[in-house]
Amino acid sequence: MKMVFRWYGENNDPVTLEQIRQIPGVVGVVGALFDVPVGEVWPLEKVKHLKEVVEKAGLTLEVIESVNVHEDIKLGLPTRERYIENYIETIRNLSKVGVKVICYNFMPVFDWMRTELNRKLPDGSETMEYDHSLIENITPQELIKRVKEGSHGLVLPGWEWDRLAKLEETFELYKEVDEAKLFDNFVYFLKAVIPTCEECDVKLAIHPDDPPWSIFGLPRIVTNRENIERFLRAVDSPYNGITLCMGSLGANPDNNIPEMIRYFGKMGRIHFAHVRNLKIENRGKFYETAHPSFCGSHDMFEVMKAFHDINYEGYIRPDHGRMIWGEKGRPGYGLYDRALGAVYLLGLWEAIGKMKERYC
Ligand code: DNO
Repeated sequence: MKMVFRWYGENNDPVTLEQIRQIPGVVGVVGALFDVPVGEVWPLEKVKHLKEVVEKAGLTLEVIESVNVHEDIKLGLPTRERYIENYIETIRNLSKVGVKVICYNFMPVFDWMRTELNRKLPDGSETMEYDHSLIENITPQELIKRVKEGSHGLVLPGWEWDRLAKLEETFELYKEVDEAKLFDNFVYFLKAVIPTCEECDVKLAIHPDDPPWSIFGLPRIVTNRENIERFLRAVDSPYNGITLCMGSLGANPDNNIPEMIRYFGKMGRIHFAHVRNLKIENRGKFYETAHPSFCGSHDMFEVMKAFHDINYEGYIRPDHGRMIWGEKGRPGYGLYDRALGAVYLLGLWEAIGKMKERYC
């Protein structure tokens, strides 16, 4: 297992590479170019520069999160061909600098979704919350306004305000796209890009829908074991894999995370993982907690044990953290709570390994 940490790039992240380098056990960053519009090719020069900056700080850049998929591909419009060509070019450029895994998603319109970005917990820390009853009673525009206000002026991943400004138009187009159509468009995309991944030795790792259910009537197709298995088998290549994000899949108590890790791990299809805890208050309502088991609804020992049992050799990153110790930053992506999370997960990993060596 390789522990990595998400970083938003020079002049785009209050967290520095020097700080990340000092978190024990963190070997690399999960990076991206945030100034290339969705659908355009990531220029080789920029990717090289990012790699140099990261390596100069003593860290690796082997995982990219995300190369976003243009909406026309998800919608299956004729213009998708151009965007697929660009995606292929981007994969080639990333492979040239040694990138091994690309995390991406196939969620219509919105990426991850929370309804409150700064919920105060009893200990004074702040965290993000999702409440489906709220989604049912507001418009997508109101929701975007809410997220923008809570974001402390920092762009959140997947929440490009310019793109979201064209919301009505996009929602109109999605009237023609149900889950079956979205699935076909997804498989079309995979069939087009996976041969390049095989050729360049870059693994694709889809991020599950977050939360793992439909929002605002939009289709969602990466939400549970059955539908994940369906597209993995539809394009049956080890390069067609997943990001096991337990913050997303774990919001639905019907998803058994350790079981999913064992299942997809044995298939060799988990290439990246986002590991963290959350507290399910009732169906459709949850908030993000600190990583330890006693803070949330998940047994993190069982989660890490499942990774250990499958001899997981891929990348893991701690996922969203709370804002603690007065830190002001990008919601979910501060330094301190994620650093605590990384070290906690590494502690579990060490203990599980040593228990097996010494007592089993
Ligand atoms: C949220 C992230 C997601 C993720 C994308 C991958 O914090 O986990 O935005 O990066 O869905 O494409």
